[in-house]
Amino acid sequence: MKKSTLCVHAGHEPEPVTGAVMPPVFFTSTYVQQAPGEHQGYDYSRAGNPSRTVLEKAMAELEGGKHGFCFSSGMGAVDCVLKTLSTGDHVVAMNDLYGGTYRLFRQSYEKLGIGFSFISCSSASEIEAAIQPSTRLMWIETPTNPTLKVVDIELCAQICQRHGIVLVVDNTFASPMLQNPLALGANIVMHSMTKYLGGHSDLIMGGLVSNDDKLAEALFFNQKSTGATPGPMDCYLALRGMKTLHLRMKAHVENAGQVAQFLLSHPKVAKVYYPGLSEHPGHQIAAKQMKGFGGMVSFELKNNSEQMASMFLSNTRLFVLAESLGGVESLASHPASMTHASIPREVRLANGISDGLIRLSVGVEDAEDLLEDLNSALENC
Ligand code: P1T
Repeated sequence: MKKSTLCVHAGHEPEPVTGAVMPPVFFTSTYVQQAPGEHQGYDYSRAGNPSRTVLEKAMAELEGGKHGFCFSSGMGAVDCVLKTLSTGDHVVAMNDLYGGTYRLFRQSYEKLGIGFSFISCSSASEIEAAIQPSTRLMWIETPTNPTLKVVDIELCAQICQRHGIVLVVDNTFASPMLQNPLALGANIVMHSMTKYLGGHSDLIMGGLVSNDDKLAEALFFNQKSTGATPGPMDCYLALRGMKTLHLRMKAHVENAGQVAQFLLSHPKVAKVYYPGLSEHPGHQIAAKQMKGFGGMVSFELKNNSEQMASMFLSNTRLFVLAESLGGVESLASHPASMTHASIPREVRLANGISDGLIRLSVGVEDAEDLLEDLNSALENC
């Protein structure tokens, strides 16, 4: 089945008892048992709920994977993967990550004796040099949050395979419509489903997909043991959002392309970060591994400073200032003080997240209105 059809139909069929086209929402914490341990596949909703099963199946199908797991946040999903490690294990990680992921690695897992090496993932030799005998996991984001760097997933997968390392790709910025890391050799795909999968800024959720039965067993164990699982209503909302993912992503990509071109040609803009621009260093790799360059655009003003960014951000009307991304509405953010504030300034600057960097989540409004909003905000800077 084609992706667009999967978006609409993945995970469920009309409900057999009533014929309901949409799956019912199972508001239950527990399930009756005929005898101790004898039940119909569900015993307690932390371990499983039919509304979650439908969503997990749908997400797995969209990523071309066998096993799907949903969590009460993207960070819950990241934590579930990290809990497969033991003290003494080592992780090679991309140096441009969502601030919350970096914080969890450095402030929660490092003190439990897990080592991290943060690298740019820009060449085979750099990745090979970072690998240690104790390396168990490689964690990448692509495109990255917030500087939209692109990592060659296939290259990472080949290296990881050779060393027996599990490759995890945070696919939040691309969504399963634009990029499928499992098909490129990754072992686990991670999503903040809060973003494009949910699509309407009305829920917080995370997801993992894997084709590996053994890994899936460990992930399921951690999911049910830790219990960061989403409730049935959120699962329903996420499923409903996913049914229009293909339509939304098309509009996000189209609008973001126009926004990037507009910013590039504006005299007050110094630098535009968007993988769809031919001058973007990761453009060729993005063109190879993505089916569209995404809906996120970051940029810096000529007078690149926190004050100027702040002025621009208070001038926009349609692009509202808020954390998060991937919803139908356009958002603008200031990574240095918002999403990436927990990263030490010198690390942030070394990774290209300047004090003046502005990040846009380009929504699905009319592109003309969006460009007009940006234009007037820039004129008043
Ligand atoms: O917010 P949560 O659903 O827990 O997801 C965490 C997360 C993980 N990975 C990436 C790439 C992310 O962007 C996020 C969350 N990001 C934001 C809230 C943000 O504004 O960037």
